[in-house]
Amino acid sequence: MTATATATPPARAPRPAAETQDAYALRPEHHFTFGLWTVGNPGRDPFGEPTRSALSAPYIVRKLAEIGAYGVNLHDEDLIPRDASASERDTIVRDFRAALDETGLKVPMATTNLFTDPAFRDGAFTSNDPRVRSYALQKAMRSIDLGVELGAETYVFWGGREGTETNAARDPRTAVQWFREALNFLCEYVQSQGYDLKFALEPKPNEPRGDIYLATIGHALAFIYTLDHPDMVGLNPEVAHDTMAGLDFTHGVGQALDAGKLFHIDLNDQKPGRYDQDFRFGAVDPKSAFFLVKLLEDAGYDGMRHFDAHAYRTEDEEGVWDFARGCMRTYLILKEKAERFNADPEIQQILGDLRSRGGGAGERVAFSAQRAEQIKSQTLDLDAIRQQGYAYERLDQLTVELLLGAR
Ligand code: GCO
Ligand code: MN
Ligand code: MN
Repeated sequence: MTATATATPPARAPRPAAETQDAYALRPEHHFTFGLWTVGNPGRDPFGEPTRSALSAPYIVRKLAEIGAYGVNLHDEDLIPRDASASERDTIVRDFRAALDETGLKVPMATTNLFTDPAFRDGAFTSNDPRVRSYALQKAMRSIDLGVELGAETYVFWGGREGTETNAARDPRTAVQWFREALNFLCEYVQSQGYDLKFALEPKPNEPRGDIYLATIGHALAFIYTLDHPDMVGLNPEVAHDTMAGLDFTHGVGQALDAGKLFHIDLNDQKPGRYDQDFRFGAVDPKSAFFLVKLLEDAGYDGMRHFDAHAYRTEDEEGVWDFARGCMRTYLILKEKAERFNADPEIQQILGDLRSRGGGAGERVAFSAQRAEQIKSQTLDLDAIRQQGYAYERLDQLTVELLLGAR
């Protein structure tokens, strides 16, 4: 060790002007949002203590506004400690609102922490203990009140503790029934209060429970249609959750969009087969992120682009804001790439050729007895069909070259 070690970190090079003034300048109308728990993540992990100090909620609001975000989302406990008195709650909410009013930052989404309290060790809405199920409803209703007070229009349910380590504990059908009962109850609560609020279910396969109920987009989507008020309930899918399970997230999002159920989205990145990493959007698999952004933009998705991710544990506070800007910039860069993809003559030529094969492009095959007869008796040139290629190697290479900046 040298004798010159000092407690003062070396000054960092100033950020180049290009990054704040270029085509990817970050603006509120892009509808990028972060959770208090995301940029506020102090770098704690199961093996280590926090590496960063806590940031206050009003400070986070001001910083997010400064870097061009649209909104901030929260769990009840991100803002108000579980044991706060009524007057402490009022003071906290007042200071938070003052920062929102001052900056114009919005709170588009809120949610309940139904996972930290040891009371929820066996689940919240699906706990075997009816007192815990009541506590979960109580906490959710109070948290819905808070969310609505702050202007939230979407309310997320992520059932992190709704699951098992052993199926000896509970019949999975019972869990589904209890989950349904709770959501039906809360839909009626929202209606009874006259709130303009929709619910978004967030599926995840595992972590923190060994296995979580409603593990995928498909499970959650089917479940919605068994509820009393399916119109009030949609999805909040997350990149990392499908990727952990080795699934193609973009396919799930496509199905949610098709059903009109993409109410919200959690963007981040993740390597398959790992612990829940919550990396910066596009950090692991920019190509998958590109197809996701392309889908959202092509579909005209008009909801929030929420980043449910956090900075590497190695980072100090400056690294946190680098992380946050990075999520948003990558989204905008990929959006621009999607526009180029849609305008690229060679790419569009290949797609056009595929669509026009056999002259039947876009033709709907609605049933009629006549149409059925026609298809049954149609003579198809199967030899030619069996031999034809699809040019996807060329198409994918063009996509990769576009993404790598070579076209
Ligand atoms: C996770 C989840 C959560 C939820 C959050 C909002 O893996 O921990 O993604 O971050 O999104 O609780 O409901
Ligand atoms: Mn997650
Ligand atoms: Mn999430």
